[in-house]
Amino acid sequence: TSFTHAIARRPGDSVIHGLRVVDRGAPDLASLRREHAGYVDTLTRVGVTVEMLEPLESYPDSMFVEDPALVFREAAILLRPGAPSRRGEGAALEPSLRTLFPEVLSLPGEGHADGGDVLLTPEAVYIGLSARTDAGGAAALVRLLGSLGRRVHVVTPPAGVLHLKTACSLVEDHTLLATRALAEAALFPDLDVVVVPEGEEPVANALRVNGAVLIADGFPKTAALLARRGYDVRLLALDQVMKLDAGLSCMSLRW
Ligand code: CIR
Repeated sequence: TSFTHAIARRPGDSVIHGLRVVDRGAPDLASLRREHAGYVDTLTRVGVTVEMLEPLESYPDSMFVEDPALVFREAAILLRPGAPSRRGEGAALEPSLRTLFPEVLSLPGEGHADGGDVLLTPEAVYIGLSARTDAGGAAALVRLLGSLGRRVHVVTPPAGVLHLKTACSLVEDHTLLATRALAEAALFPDLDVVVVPEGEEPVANALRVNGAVLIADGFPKTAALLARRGYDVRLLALDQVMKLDAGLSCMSLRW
């Protein structure tokens, strides 16, 4: 949860065509750009140097840079996103990753895996199977991460979750913020869980960075619960981003 660097990509005009499971209308472009700028500004304020990439109009969801790659200080891994409209995003990221990481690896095989399905803790990597991450992609990633010396677990989140981290996120090295459905699935025996209060499930994709916990604005019970537990909570406007089924982790790659 300590990071010095991040990559983010400015949203293009095409972002209004971004994928969404439930269509609650297209996001408002100007407001979405403000939300993205506010996010990057918050990362900067908590001590992260953000490498800003230019918009990619041919990929409406490309501002969600977390999905096509996985990064560690020592290496970056190009993944293969599960959504057909997102398949070229890895190749588009590759040149930047090559300038920023000593080594850039690629997910072997034909399977698919999205970064939104990968939860990193200090000791382990959890890969969630989803509509985007299939068994073949997960198995290939397990082997690759194993060869880098990482401990990896494949987990199956309850149905209805887009990405594993849609329903949970790390708020401390060994503490997870999770929806009740995800908490009850008991996928993480080694982690403590703070359950999101009923009705505030979309807030579960929080982002812990350098001691601060970034959450979406508009979820007062969760904000109060985290503040009571002593977290330095930062509220971010995220209404438009959330129309695209996205949250805080999706908009950056951090290391
Ligand atoms: C998608 O469906 O791929 C995008 N609209 C949202 C991606 C969210 N990414 C994430 O949770 N890591």
